[in-house]
Amino acid sequence: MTTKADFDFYYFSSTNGWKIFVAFEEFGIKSVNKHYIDIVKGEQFTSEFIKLNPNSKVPVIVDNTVEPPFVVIESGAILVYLAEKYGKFLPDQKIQPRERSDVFQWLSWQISTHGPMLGQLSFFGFYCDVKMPIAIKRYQDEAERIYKVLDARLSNRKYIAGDDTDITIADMAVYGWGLYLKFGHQIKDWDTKYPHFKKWLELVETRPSFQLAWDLAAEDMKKRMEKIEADQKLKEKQQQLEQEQQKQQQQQQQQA
Ligand SMILES: N[C@@H](CCC(=O)N[C@@H](CS)C(=O)NCC(=O)O)C(=O)O
Repeated sequence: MTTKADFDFYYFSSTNGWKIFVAFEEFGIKSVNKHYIDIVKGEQFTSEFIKLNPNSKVPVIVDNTVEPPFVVIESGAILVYLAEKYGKFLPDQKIQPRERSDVFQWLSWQISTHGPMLGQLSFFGFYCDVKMPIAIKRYQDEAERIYKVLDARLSNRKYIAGDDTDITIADMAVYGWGLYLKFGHQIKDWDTKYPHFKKWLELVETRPSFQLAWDLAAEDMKKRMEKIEADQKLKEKQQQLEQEQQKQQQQQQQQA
């Protein structure tokens, strides 16, 4: 008989998944069966995966410690589920209702504003082959505004939300996207523009869990960049070849 791990974790090495890598480490959850869902190949659209998440997105977790096993979709909901199950990183409603609300406010801000706007900036500014200046400007301006808000928030406190004595799930959520700045393709000179955010990044990265997410992200990003560069070179070569063929055809037509 095969025994199930306490959790199944469906992920792709990307911003929303990194939040949950941090969370599993911080909550001390070791019994995790990881399933890599290659979203580039479209594995999020298989009927098997859609049974878990009808919205076809990772991350997803399945809690096998309860009967029947319980599926949780959406990174924010996963963080809240784990925080409530293990009684950590989210203040108690009866003891600290304001601090708890504060964590929900910043968690909501992260999943509704910080993540989606930076996602659009990544797409239009980096991944998309066609460069649309109006779209790039819109999301670049919005990303810079968002980081200004975050930097101001961190100017007089150590952590994103809560009573400021320790991290909360809001820090885990922000880190998933925040570490993306370090790759340097979103906001130029971010480290001098947002010194308080930089200080926060250095602080949370003293924790092994955040360090682990960064190591994973850095390794994955390196591979992704290499692939993008190789694809770009191939495309340029093909374009060059096509231009040469066109030139040859024109010459032949002129000679005929
Ligand atoms: N609101 C969702 C967003 C999840 C999401 O966008 N995940 C991306 C990877 S980071 C994904 O699965 N993309 C696949 C697709 O868009 O088809 C969450 O916070 O979990």
